[in-house]
Amino acid sequence: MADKRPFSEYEPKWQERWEIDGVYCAEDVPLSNKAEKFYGLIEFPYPSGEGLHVGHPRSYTAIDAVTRKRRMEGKNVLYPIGWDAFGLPTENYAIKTKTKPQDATAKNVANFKRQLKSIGFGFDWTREVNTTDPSYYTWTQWMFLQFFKARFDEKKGKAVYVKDPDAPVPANSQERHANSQPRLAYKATTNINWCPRCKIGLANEEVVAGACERCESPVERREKAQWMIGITKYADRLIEDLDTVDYLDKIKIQQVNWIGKSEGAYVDFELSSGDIVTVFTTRPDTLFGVTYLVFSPEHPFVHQWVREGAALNGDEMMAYQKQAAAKTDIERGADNKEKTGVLVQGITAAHPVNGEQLPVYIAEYVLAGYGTGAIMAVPAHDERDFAFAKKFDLPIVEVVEPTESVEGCFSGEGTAVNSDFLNDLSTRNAKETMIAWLEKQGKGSRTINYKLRDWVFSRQRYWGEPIPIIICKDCGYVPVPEDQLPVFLPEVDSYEPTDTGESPLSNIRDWVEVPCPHCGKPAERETDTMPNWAGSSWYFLRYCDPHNGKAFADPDKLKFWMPVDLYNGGMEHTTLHLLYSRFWHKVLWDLGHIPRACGPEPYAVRRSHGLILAKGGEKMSKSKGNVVNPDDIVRQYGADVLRVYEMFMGPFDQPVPWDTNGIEGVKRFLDKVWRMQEIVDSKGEDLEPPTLVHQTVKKVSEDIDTLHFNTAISALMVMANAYVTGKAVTVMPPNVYRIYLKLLAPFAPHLAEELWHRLGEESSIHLSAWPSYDPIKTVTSSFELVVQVNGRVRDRFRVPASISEQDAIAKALASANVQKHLEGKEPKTVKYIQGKLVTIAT
Ligand code: ANZ
Ligand code: ZN
Repeated sequence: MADKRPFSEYEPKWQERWEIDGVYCAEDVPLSNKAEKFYGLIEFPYPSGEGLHVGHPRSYTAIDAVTRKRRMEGKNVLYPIGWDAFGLPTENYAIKTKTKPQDATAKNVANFKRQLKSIGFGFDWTREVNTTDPSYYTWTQWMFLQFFKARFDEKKGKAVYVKDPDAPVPANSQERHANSQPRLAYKATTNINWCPRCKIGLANEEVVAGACERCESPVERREKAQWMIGITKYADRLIEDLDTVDYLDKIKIQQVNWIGKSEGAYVDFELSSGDIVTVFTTRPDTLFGVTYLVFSPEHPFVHQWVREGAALNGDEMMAYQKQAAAKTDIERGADNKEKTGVLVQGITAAHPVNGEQLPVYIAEYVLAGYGTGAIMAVPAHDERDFAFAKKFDLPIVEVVEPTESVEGCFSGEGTAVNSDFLNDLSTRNAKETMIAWLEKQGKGSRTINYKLRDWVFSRQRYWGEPIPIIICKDCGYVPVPEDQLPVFLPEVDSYEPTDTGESPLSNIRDWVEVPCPHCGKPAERETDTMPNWAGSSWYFLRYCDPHNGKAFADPDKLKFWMPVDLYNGGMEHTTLHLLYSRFWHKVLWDLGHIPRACGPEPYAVRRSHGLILAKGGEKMSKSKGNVVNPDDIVRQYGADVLRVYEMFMGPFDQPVPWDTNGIEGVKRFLDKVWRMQEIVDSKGEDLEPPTLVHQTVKKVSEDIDTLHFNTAISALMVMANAYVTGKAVTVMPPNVYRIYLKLLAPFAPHLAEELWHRLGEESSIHLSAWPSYDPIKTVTSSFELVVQVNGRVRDRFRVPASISEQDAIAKALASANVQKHLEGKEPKTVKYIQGKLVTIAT
């Protein structure tokens, strides 16, 4: 019939038909359709100039397969797509090529769109969103204003609006204190991570090992007034609510560690200089084991002592500080590193209980940005203190007795010893007792510390959402009235970043200068823009109602679609986008903009795919020239081969190298499926499908649900082989063939559709019903056991499927023909391969 599979004809043909027929359009809040909803989501791409990478289709095909199956199961499926299009690469590209970021974005989006369409994803294109579209960023700006107008109510544990939400916030810090309503969006002068190359401030999350996440330049510290978002207020809820969602364990663990909640105490030590230093400790029970204090070299007291001459070795201290400041926190904090430090001569600290004078050090292992930047050192029970004490020959006093004996420094829990009024208490009780004592004496207090920091939300760049605030000399920070949104990003010729750290928008005077909405006097717009994490913090909400001009989404539509049922994305976003968007959703939910019924979590399930690596196992990168372009694969092999290959190449959650032979193998598999149409014969139509069919339906169904796509595809291969090259079966009854095509449809949607229509079907296979199976018929109750002696088959007979290894071997050895070929010799090895084979060697 047809030797060659004409994919280049039928693939574009079906893509067009699906779009015309709206096969993948989600039904909005269906009144008539009572079908359950299923919301599948992939992280919408950043439309870079490089175009689609073969990594994108891995995630997209996976969720495409799941959503296709759900649709065939009768669900009302939403599988949307859009563009996360603000950001630096486009801006930098535009600067280099002297074009406009708007134009570059439009061009890149068009290219991405063409590529995605050529792969046949079942996206609902009618819901496409673009974060740079004013109709979208209106709402991003509106949401920023809600953060600005809200504060966190500690008693209620949630965000609430401030009393007079539209009123300006005084810019002067003293007045702001008097005003005493800290907002969820606030401006603060902080030491920020400054990337000298990108010329922007970075959030902690964007700094990797002391370098800019994007360009890898070493990050500098700079003082700058920035917009901040109070994510730390939600630290506890971001941890607790993880119990209510189904995320991969490693994702939960990473988020919990990133938030870094530590319960402990502040303890005050009086210094001989007259100052009082507060330290943060998670182990107040070890207070009697403190033998010295350590300050981070950047601690404000250190500067003061040197300046005022209280420290006798100021020069040595400053030299040490300079050297420490040049290192990253990770380097400084490393456990296994040789400890360094300098004794502060002339200053000692009094132990808060017994008044004993303790030496004071500065050392790099104490970080300026954590806790209070100073610690009480307990070398007997803290590894780093232990290493430091060894190096500087400081006393080590054991105050916790382990329940079992241990070598070296013991940092676990046990029983208090050498600890005055704590003696004999368990670690837990000793902590409580010590905190109570400190609080009573006014020498300390219970506290909780987080590693999480508030979110630096200002960027001094052009290609982002303008922050909708007007700065008035008299009124302070004035929110742009909501009915005046959006604050359009002005189109300009020059948007190069400035070395002064001011946003390029500050040069556009006729945009900057506006009357104050509050008092009417001349005022200026905020010129900072938002980070590209802003638009992606809520896009999943917009998909529920993308064309709404009156609200970011209609509450009924949100109620219908949210939460997302399955969200897949990269592990690299775990402590960025994933954390930000969970937080963002909670604030909107607290403030009543997301219906209660949606719940406080946006994503019910979160999974993550492994990276696709280059041939040798390296990362694909332009500089190494090892990037595979999906366009080439689609052109040469067709979209279905690309899709099936990416699902078959390895376990979905594992990294896998690209392999051209693997592509060839998949091509041969699909060619074989193509040949199935030749063996379809109605002769067997009335026969019950054999066990293998039931097994395959079960396997493929379960594997798609659990994202084990590679094994689903191997089951499809096994079944294809049984029919197309098998000796026993040379015909395929149409009912079996139909089942097969349906099982194939989520992975190779074009091929399945083409063969389906060749059967005379008129509507899309993707709207047909997913096949069912009979669980009883999936179990083979017996199998044929093959027995080999010295590599040659000497017998085969049926045994019960449940046979034990022992029985299988006994039966094999009892066979007359096997005995004959053993020739009276004692077998040297006997091996059983379950469900298959006994091998005997003499
Ligand atoms: C005394 C002590 C005794 C401590 C002991 C630990 C064990 P996590 O759990 O990560 O929050 N620490 C506090 N501030 C620090 C800083 N700025 N730089 C480096 N280390 C700092 O860690 C809290 C513990 O880390 C604190 O408890 C403190 O050492 C140290 F047997 O205090 B501990
Ligand atoms: Zn004003």
